[in-house]
Amino acid sequence: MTIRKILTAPDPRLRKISEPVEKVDDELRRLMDDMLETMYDAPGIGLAAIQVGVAKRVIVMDLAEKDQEPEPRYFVNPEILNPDEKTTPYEEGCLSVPDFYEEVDRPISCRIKYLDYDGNPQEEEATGLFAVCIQHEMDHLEGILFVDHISRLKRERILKKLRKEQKLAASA
Ligand code: QAP
Ligand code: CO
Repeated sequence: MTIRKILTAPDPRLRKISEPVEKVDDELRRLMDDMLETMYDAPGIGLAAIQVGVAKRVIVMDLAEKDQEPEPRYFVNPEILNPDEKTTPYEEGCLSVPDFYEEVDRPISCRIKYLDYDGNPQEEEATGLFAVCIQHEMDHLEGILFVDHISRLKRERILKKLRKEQKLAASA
């Protein structure tokens, strides 16, 4: 497995719309393994393929606590079904928006449909942190970042700081 480079905003590649996966094969599983390793290394709890520059509808996640056994999860071509009308705020972060955290309102629960690591269809109910995380990650598949859900002023401030940091890093 290989740790891949995580793209950070405002990298334009993060705005791409990801393509559906045609077949869950060994090559795709290699991508999912790399994504999981990259996410654990960061460390983070969720990662979409576009965050490592691959525009495919693939997400990895692990919501286990530090003292628990790892619980890696893989979502290929995920879809959201009947999101709850009720929303709740959660302070979100993102590996592609390092060191910034803002409250985002999202449906409190939803059903999700996807293919698993073996390409088998699955359907389940997402609530709590799982609901927040899957909705956040599925936004990435549409080129949407959590900062798109906050005020324009806050978003521009964050993106400007990130741009500046990257310029400094590149000139060092
Ligand atoms: C998305 O986020 C998410 O700024 C996953 O310096 C966010 O793994 C799901 C991270 C909130 C549910 C709730 C962020 C790591 C990780 C940072 C992440 C950072 C280091 C974010
Ligand atoms: Co993210």
